[in-house]
Amino acid sequence: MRPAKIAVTAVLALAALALPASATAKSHGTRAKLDRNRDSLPDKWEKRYGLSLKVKQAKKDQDRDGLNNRQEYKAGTNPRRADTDGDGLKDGDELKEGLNPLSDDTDDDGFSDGEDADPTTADDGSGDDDLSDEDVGDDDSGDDLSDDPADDPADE
Ligand SMILES: [Ca+2]
Ligand SMILES: [Ca+2]
Ligand SMILES: [Ca+2]
Ligand SMILES: [Ca+2]
Repeated sequence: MRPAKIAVTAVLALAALALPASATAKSHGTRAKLDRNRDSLPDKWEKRYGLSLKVKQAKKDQDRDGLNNRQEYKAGTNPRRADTDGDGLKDGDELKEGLNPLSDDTDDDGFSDGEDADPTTADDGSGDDDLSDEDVGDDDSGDDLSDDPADDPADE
């Protein structure tokens, strides 16, 4: 009988799972929507228009155009200008009437919303086509209100 050789079975102790508690805490990405006065208007936007970052601004209407700042923010209009697009109609009135407060010529017929008899239709129905030779001021092709097929000045 041989003395059993005691094999040194090195039972390795479990390596201590010493995971370094590295800084997994993300720094909050607050810059996107910092809203210190919690009025749901980003500080950035309020700052741009010189609105208070302390007092809630959502319900205020500094330019008295019928839109409070929350509505202006959503519409993309200027809370400091009653008539953002400068067509003679207040932002609030334009939205009420289904006009684009960011376009001075919603139906793109060459007549600004303020002077257009029917600002939502290129033809004002008076028998007189809106599409006169009046100077068509701006023709930004990037207008998003381009879903009106009626304003196509095709030949008759
Ligand atoms: Ca306003
Ligand atoms: Ca405005
Ligand atoms: Ca306007
Ligand atoms: Ca027009």
